[in-house]
Amino acid sequence: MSAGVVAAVDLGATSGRVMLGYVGDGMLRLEPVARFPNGPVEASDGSLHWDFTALYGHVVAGLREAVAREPGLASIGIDSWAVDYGLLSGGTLLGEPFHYRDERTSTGVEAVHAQVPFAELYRRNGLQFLPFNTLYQYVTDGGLADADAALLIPDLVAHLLTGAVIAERTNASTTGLVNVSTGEWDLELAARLGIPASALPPLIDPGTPLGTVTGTPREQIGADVEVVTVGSHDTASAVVAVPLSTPNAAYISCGTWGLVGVELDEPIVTDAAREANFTNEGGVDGRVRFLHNVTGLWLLSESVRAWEAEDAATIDLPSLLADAAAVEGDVALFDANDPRLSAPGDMPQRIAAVLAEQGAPAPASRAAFARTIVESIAQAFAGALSTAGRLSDREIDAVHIVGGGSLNELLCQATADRSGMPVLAGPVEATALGNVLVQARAAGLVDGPLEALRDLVARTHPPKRYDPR
Ligand code: LRH
Repeated sequence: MSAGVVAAVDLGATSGRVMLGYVGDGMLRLEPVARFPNGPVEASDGSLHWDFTALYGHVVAGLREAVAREPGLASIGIDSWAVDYGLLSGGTLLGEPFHYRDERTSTGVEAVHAQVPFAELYRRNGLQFLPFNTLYQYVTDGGLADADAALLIPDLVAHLLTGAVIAERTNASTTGLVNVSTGEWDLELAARLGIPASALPPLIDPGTPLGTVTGTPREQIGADVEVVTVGSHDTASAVVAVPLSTPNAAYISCGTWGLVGVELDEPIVTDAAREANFTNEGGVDGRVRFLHNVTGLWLLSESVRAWEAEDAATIDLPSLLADAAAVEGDVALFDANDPRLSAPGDMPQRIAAVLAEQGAPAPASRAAFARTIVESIAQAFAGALSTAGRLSDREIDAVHIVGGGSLNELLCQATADRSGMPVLAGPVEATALGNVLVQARAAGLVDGPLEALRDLVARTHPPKRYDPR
């Protein structure tokens, strides 16, 4: 196999990046090219959106730099957070896409469940209930009827670069409109909900060439590079790069969210799985990501944001976490998944209110607050791990934490302690690595099933182990 280089565009809820990925025999290496901030933007009417126009500008600038550094770039792959989309009419974006934390989804949930009860939805799409699943957003969106196409965020970026109008399959699975058994659009469900065909473009598997960058972006980027689909749902790409160490190992892809689960060959849509709110999202190579969304580092990043606003100064996260680790004695825990903690706002105050309901005092310092948050997330992780084992009938014997959370030593150790299982932490950039690996396989730089790709990750990015204490 020869060596080569590809570019990964990875858009997360708090930051985006463009990376070069070098792949060859025994080699897998990332080189950062551009990193830029992302987050909810409040419109004048109070609704929450993404600044997609700015994000896209950063993507194009990052790709231009990637081509300048590596003129022989083999391809570009794009992944982002799930569920959100942009509407296009006559090639123009109809406004900035809504953010999934916008409160419009609550009316969407009522409207959908009035037509199709949740138990039936779950049998059809296998998805856990999250109020922002795309179908709940579509039914509240007056613009959908006028649009030529509704494209999920990575598909929208790919469209602007190449003109292709497609729906990559892993991310499409988070819309709630893909049938969990067939992997195809559930046309009957869409018709019952009044969702038009413009929201259901052709489904395409990861690893498929979409065409070269064309028109204005071609001039801006400066080369005819091919865009190739990857696991365009960021969590799908992250799971590709989890160096699963045993057949029964579980994973936690931990960033804004903590996605806790196992990989399966077949979905589980039992009553027990529905009641535990476990999801069956589409993975690369037709695998199933059987997992539960735990509110992850969002709780900490929103708290830090509130404290920074209070101080009008930035907070050094590593020293806050070091102080949190030094807090003595047991700390109060709260339910990390409490829906009242999901919208942006004064997070420390909201957490204090949740604790007060339980009769627990507010933590005495910011370090104690951070400790309460991290331990509460770890507790929710341990609960989801045990449920994943029970529902999938597996003796989970190790937990891989990948993504930003793998650098949080306090969280990794607390997860080991509370789950009673060894935690294997890293790689931190699992999503970009998974994106790179699927492109590299399409370009013939690596081959084999996901196990072979994971073996390359394990050899090049050995995880750090935390044993339960
Ligand atoms: C993580 C993620 C997660 C989704 C959420 C919307 O970035 O894609 O898998 O549930 O964002």
